[in-house]
Amino acid sequence: MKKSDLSLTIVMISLIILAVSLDAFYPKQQYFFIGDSDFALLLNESIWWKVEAWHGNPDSVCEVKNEVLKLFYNETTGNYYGNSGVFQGNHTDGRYAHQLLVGKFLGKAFSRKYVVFPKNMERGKFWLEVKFKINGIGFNCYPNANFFDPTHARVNLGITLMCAINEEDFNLKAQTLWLDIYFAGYCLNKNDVWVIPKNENYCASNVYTDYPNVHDNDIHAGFFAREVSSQDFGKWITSTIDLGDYISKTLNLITEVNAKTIRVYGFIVFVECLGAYCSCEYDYIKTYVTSP
Ligand SMILES: [Ca+2]
Repeated sequence: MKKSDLSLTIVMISLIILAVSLDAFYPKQQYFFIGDSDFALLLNESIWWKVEAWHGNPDSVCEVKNEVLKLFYNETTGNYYGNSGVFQGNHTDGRYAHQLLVGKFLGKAFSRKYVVFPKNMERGKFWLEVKFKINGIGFNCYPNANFFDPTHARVNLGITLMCAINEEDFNLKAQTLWLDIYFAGYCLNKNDVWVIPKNENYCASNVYTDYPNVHDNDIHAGFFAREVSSQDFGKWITSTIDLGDYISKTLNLITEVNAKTIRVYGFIVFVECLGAYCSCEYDYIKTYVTSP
């Protein structure tokens, strides 16, 4: 080997070692962060949040007052879920708010259309912290559409990530995934309210009662990550959730397609009800990254 060839080989090997060690110190995984996570701006002035009102009705309330998001939803038919909430990024219904803030950490996040998460995300790295208060919930009627359990009404609070499965654009062919992480969930009948236990989970498709629906192939999957007892209604609750862990656990529930990765295009923060009503408030909701 010529001396110049040997030098070139040494340079090449050094560059490879440098690249590998840089990758270890500066991992490629990116995360999404939440713009105006404190609700400092009124909704009609906010560039970040847009109103989500799934099956909105004259009782629906979604407003920011004194830097708090105030939500009320009242579902009186028992025929479908509906919600009051806000969203960021792209919505599956075609609407869009500000693009997501995406980066390795908040200080280095930029506007992006989506962020990619692997099926097996790291635990103890990507966190969600939320401060909320449930003012009250109540029973209206028993669900009467075939798909629902007719024995109790439902109330859920949480965040839903609107995703496409694998490296796909956000459209119906991509088998849109609604990935739910709930902060609290309840079953209600005429006399009682009971809490859905932490780590209860589900994975379903064909969930729409107004069949045929353009979203019939969508997958809905998620976890109840926390629980709040009815004795704590009216009190501010702060919850910290290992979002990476729950995203990974949820993706591992899906068996009908091989979801190696997801693209998250947007998210909704909400209260949703079926045959019930709920009044609640969010003081802030933020995500952050810690070193393992
Ligand atoms: Ca606030």
